Amino acid sequence: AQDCQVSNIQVMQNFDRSRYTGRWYAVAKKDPVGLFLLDNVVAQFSVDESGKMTATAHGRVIILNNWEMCANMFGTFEDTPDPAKFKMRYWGAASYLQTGNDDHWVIDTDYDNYAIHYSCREVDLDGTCLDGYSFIFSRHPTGLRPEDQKIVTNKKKEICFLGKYRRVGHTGFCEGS
Ligand code: DAO
Repeated sequence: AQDCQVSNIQVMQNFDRSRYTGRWYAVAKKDPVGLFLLDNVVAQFSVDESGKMTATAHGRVIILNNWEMCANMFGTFEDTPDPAKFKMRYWGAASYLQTGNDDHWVIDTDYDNYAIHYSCREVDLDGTCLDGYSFIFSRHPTGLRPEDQKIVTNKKKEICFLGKYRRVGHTGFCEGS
């Protein structure tokens, strides 16, 4: 049962950041207001010597109305009392790319195949999410395995984003970046 209250959203239990490291391909995305990353989105998570999680990501973006490019982004993660909930500060390799400080929650993952990310940027007065985004990640550039699709669909429902995702394609646009 889900009441769509951001504060009631269940996240990954006993999240293990070291098993989460490595490359993840975004296969679907629910966009926020003023979307940024369009497609060819690949994220690479690491854990540094001090145990802090960091990430790099790239993806195709369109800036200044009409300029298509590959954005190289960096993120650092601040821990919170819940091991699956982070605050992510992010910025781009170039100054004209987006910067921000978003929630970054890991809703569910099996570490080896799929992961569901969630970020609510603005909680409405009724406690539901007014502006948020979510990535569905796969370890496989070809997409989710059929056996993971049902799990992912159920989680999309639980976070009240079911039907709001679009497919994220991988065409090689950002290859080599
Ligand atoms: O694409 O509309 C959007 C919102 C996403 C903003 C976050 C991009 C930067 C991410 C950096 C690191 C990692 C996962």
